[in-house]
Amino acid sequence: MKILLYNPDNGVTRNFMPHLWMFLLQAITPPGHEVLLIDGNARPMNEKELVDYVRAQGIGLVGIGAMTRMAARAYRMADAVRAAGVPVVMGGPHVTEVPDEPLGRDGGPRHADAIALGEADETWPRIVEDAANGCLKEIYAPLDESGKERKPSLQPYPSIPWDEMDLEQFNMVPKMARSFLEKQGSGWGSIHVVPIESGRGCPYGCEFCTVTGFFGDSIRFRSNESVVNELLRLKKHARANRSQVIVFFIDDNFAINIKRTKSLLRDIIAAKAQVPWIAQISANLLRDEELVDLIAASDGKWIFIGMESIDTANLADVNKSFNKPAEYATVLNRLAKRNIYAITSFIIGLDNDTPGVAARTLEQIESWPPGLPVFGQLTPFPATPLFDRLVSAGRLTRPKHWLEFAPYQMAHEPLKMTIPQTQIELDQAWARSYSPERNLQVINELNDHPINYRVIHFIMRLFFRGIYFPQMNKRAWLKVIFQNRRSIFSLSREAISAIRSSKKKKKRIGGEPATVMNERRAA
Ligand code: B12
Ligand code: SF4
Repeated sequence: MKILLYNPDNGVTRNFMPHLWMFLLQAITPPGHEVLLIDGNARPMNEKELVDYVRAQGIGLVGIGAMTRMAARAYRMADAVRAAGVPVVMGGPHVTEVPDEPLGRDGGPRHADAIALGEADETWPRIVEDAANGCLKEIYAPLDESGKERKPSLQPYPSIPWDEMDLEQFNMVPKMARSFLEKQGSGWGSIHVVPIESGRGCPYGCEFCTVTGFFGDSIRFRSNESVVNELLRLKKHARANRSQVIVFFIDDNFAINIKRTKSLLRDIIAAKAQVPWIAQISANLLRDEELVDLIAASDGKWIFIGMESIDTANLADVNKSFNKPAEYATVLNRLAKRNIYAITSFIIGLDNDTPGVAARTLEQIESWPPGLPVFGQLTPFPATPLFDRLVSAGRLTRPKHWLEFAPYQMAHEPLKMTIPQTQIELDQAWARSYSPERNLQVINELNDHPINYRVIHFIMRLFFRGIYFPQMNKRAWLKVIFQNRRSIFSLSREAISAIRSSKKKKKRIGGEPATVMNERRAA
């Protein structure tokens, strides 16, 4: 049987990274079947195009996965595929959270022939065999003999054949810059971010988060060896293809067990498996200096921190009192000292927020070592404690907000602000954080850091702006580049003089007698 795994795009921004679930399911598909993958982010399709593809390829089963914000689009695509007579199985967090919806048991239309609840590592092979035998069931749940939910241990973990994938479709480098960068050598014309999980689960149970409910509070890890081997394979593949690979450890809290994280990082260093990596780690775990040293030594470059709010009452409301705003600056200093970038995430529209929250938050952020802040509004995802609280208080203005998805539109009113006021605050937070003036101020503030660190920070600022203000075409990019011309001019001047002085230095060292060079090495 030919199987297509499909993830729709969100219709707003382009995702920078492939979705791991597709590659994982492909890797654990029983032999004898062929699996094709389409990520809507890299290959946008409408309903007709998808159906044409399914027909042309003779596909016998389509698997669709989606987050809540893509659910409506996923359903539309599923409807079209089913209308063409091909069965659809849906899985992932959204359908697990509202299983009656895709099956049409909630009074709405049916969108899927079958659904896979929860983690599908053990149920997927069964789904494929049932579909191939024409006896697909409606619901697949990972249960043990006594009917209790069974979580995959992640040991052993399948080998994801990244080297056989067409990663070029996820090249992060804008097309117009590729040929220039390729000429510089070392593969900078092709940069891919690859998702790797080293473990699953987070016990913290923040009120708005689906992770504790979905993956459970029991944390499971792959063996260090399996993660290190995956890194080594990726590194080899990147070298062979003259491209650059960045790994995103997609664990929800990469340092949830500090002892284990340190041991993994030590093993990565010992095996020389370092590639630049990104991970999500909560601020409380970054108090550990040794951990941060190991992050730097293992080539950790970007740490995403869910700071959420600078207001302790807000943090208590969403069950995140383990975040201590008073220590945010110290944590950021600890990372900045080691040239690690901090991506700091904030939620606007929490119940204790009042008009002016963006200005107050930005004032704090601007007093810390510069990071890359991102902002979202509080979103009640189904099956989270937040969703249940708002339902029972009768506060949801759009109870099925995902079926009428609109980016950055709230589905409930915060207690002390209106929805339009929250929108204004969110706009302000993004606009001021990534304005050309702020970008220039940041690169000046960072002038005690190496030039390449500052250039990368600046380029990331341009990309991060695009999360909220989509920059989807050449014209939009040229406009941003023009607006930031002062920063670009200043960084270019410095970069050129740094390159010149390093060339001069090399020449000088090259011309010195061997004994001087040896003395220098010994020093
Ligand atoms: C990486 C990641 C991202 C990436 C993008 C996704 C990508 N390219 O991988 C980035 C960083 C861009 C991102 C952004 C966002 N994300 Co995100 N992200 C994740 C994260 C951390 C890992 C996803 C992952 O690969 N997991 C590992 C795989 C193996 O698990 P899985 O996807 O669940 O798949 C398993 C099962 O679900 C199942 N399965 C999944 N799909 C299918 C399909 C079929 C057919 C079958 C049979 C089975 C199946 O099988 C898999 C194996 O068991 C998850 C949290 C998490 N731990 O999953 C959040 C998560 C998915 N994100 C979430 C959210 C909310 C967002 C944002 C909306 C945040 C924001 N406010 O902006 C944005 C939206 C981005 C967008 N594209 O529109 C929520 C989604 C909740 C929901 N109900 O939708 C999650 C669950 C985190 C959370 N805190 O609750 N995200
Ligand atoms: S720490 Fe992060 S992953 Fe864990 S429950 Fe809170 S928001 Fe979710």
